[in-house]
Amino acid sequence: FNYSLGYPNDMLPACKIEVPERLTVSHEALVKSGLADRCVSIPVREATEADILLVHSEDYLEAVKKTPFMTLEDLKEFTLQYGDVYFHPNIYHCAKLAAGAALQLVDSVMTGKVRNGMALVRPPGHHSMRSAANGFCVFNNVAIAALYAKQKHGAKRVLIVDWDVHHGQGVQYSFEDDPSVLYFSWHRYEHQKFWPNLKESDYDSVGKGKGAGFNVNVPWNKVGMKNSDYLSVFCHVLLPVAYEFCPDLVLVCAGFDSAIGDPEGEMCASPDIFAHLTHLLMNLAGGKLCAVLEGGYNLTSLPQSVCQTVQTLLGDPAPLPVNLDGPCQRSVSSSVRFMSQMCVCDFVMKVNYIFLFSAHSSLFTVFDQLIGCTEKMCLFFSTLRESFLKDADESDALTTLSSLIALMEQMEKNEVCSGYHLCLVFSNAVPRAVANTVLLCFNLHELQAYFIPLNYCLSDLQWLIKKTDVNTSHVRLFVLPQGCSDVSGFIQAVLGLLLPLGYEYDPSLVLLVRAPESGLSDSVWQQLTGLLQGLAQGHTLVLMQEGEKACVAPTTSSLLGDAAPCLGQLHTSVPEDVEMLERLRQTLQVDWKLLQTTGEFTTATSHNKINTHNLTACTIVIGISVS
Ligand code: Q6M
Ligand code: ZN
Repeated sequence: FNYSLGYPNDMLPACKIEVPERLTVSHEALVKSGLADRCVSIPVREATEADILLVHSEDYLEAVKKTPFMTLEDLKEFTLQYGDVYFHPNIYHCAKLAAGAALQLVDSVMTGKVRNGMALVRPPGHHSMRSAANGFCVFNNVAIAALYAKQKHGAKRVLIVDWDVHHGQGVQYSFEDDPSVLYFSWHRYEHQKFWPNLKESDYDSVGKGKGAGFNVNVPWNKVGMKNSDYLSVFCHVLLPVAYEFCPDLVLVCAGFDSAIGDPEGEMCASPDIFAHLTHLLMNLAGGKLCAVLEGGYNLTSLPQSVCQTVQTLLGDPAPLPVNLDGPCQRSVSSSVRFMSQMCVCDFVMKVNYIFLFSAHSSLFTVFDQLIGCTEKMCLFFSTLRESFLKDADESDALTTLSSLIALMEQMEKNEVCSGYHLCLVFSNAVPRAVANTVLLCFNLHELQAYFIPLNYCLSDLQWLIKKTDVNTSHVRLFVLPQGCSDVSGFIQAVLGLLLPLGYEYDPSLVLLVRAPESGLSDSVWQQLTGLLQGLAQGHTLVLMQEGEKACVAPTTSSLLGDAAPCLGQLHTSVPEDVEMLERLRQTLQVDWKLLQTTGEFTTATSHNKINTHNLTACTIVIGISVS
């Protein structure tokens, strides 16, 4: 932490909001909530000149270096050559500490000393350029950290996610032609009317030369963006690209001026959305994530947002997302439209199905016994009697059902967070057990249940469909006739379809069924399990067949919050799958607003120019290819 950055009174004008209290209230909130105690504090250091020169020019460094010795008059004059930045005699020292803090964090994460972390720093960094201070920023903390991670720790690919409400043009410029650093930023834009008013903040700046496709801008042309808008852009734009990119490190330009109540952003996202944004990034790069504070000027929502971020980094389940009523049609930028159309890809080949539903378990009786229960995790093994084995499916189904209910009850009471169950007889019993659960629940309650069966044995599906009268029950069944062809397709389907659907459905439990010979590798399976834990406050229940003991360890590891292993760089999906998934999305989007990616265009100027040229540019963004 560095607190000591203040400005003399006569230099206050537009920087009234960038105050030392931003750090003190954030830190106090972390202490009060007990989160600070659970973190490892890393001592801060000053960035060296060599560190700073990774991004900045010698001339600029030399100039800034002189500022501590300048008279106030000279400082004023020095300040005037830059935009929206204010030099205090102490700012050079603070700026070195801010960059150094980011580097200390990168060191700790890259060496495995800590899993992830957050640096609370002032001044911020993402606007500062090679030879210019700008927008409260002196040195570009995150850009320096990215190059440092490459140079010192051999990171091959670094993903920078800039969720600050301003465009980090300094970061964009630093890596414009560099395919090893993927920069994503969303920002208030209002057709270039919002600061910093740059043409190059628009969606069609996708990078240059070899870096083409490695810069992703999502300009917001309206204020008031909500949780749904943020989640929608993560699911449909950022995450598909990020997974394909396969970073070795994720850096977050963590500005919280994108939260509600901020005087700069004027957005409406609640602080807890940052728990979800954080969670969604935590299975990339093997969990190596460094968040570095940028903006955030509302002294109420800032500390809350910081706490949500840190709490999630610590592995606590994210709270239920609130107010998800679909993205804002008219302002989701056109880039989202094109990009998501390009992104949404193949569908799932081999996982059997994922079943999201609300548990009303209080009405059920607990039949079965619970073996081995820890605070966070319950390992639940069904012990079927010999006779059950031989006899009808129904017995196994009943046992499975009762086991599930037992676990669900524990979850509802928050005695356990997640769990898995190994069923003895799988193929017929489980779908029926699950179906029974649905129907049982439905008979007792107005339960909405949505199925996403992914290529499960067709006879079972037909059985389910027959039992499930779409008109009278509140059960919906989505069937994909065939699965997807590969990992790329699977991940695209999960990110572009399953996650948004799950977020909007807002289940109280996620039941994840893995049928035998699912064909899923451990890493894909763990990604799926990890990502789904953003839903239902982390209440995930996994069903596997008892024969598949090899899956137990990876599943347990995921349920306990370990980051999933990387999938490797993904290639683009096959056209047939892209089409199939897009068709499905179009069908479902009638009911599911978070699947609506094709909002109408806004009418203003630059958007009339959408034509094949821009489409091509956007296509590049998605077509980040392995070769
Ligand atoms: C201020 C205009 C005041 C780190 C950051 C910095 C934002 C700088 C905003 C400058 N404009 N009415 O992105 O939050
Ligand atoms: Zn900002």
